Amino acid sequence: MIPKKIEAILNDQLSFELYSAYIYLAMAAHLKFMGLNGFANWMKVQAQEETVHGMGFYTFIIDRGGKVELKAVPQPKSDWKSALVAFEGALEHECLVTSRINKIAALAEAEKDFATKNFIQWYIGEQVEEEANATEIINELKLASNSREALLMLDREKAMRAFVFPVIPGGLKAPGAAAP
Ligand code: OFO
Repeated sequence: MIPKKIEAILNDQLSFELYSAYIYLAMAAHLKFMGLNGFANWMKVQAQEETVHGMGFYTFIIDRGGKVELKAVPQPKSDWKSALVAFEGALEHECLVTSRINKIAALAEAEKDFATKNFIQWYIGEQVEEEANATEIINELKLASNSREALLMLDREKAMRAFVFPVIPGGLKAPGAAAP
């Protein structure tokens, strides 16, 4: 059985991952509105990933005999001054997610909940990647800041990002994957 404190913190994070998806979808819509279709694509793929991250918590809570309780997802912002400002917002958000994931790991340790400790490892690794991805794009956008041509080249590159179903051990299985 899942400890009550762990069930509560995992439910909070489930909804927070959906909030992440909502933020990135709002960024995608705004970047599309600005005519930056490639950056919009990148954000849309990110929103899809976040939904799977949330579903990882959903599946894990249920598999542990817990009860899923969905929280209200706050309304995200709807505009950003530039692609750079949007990606700076994304990095700030990911740093917040990292601190929340670390809190889950610390609580799992304190509660001696080894299944959660094992499950959350994937998210710890994922956060390193999330922060690195946002930082890389921020640096690229800063380098391109005085060149419209460079910005459009980057935009074309970001159009290539395709959604790959994240495989989360103990989480939701990809459609078509063998049942556990
Ligand atoms: Fe779920 O990693 Fe970003 O928020």
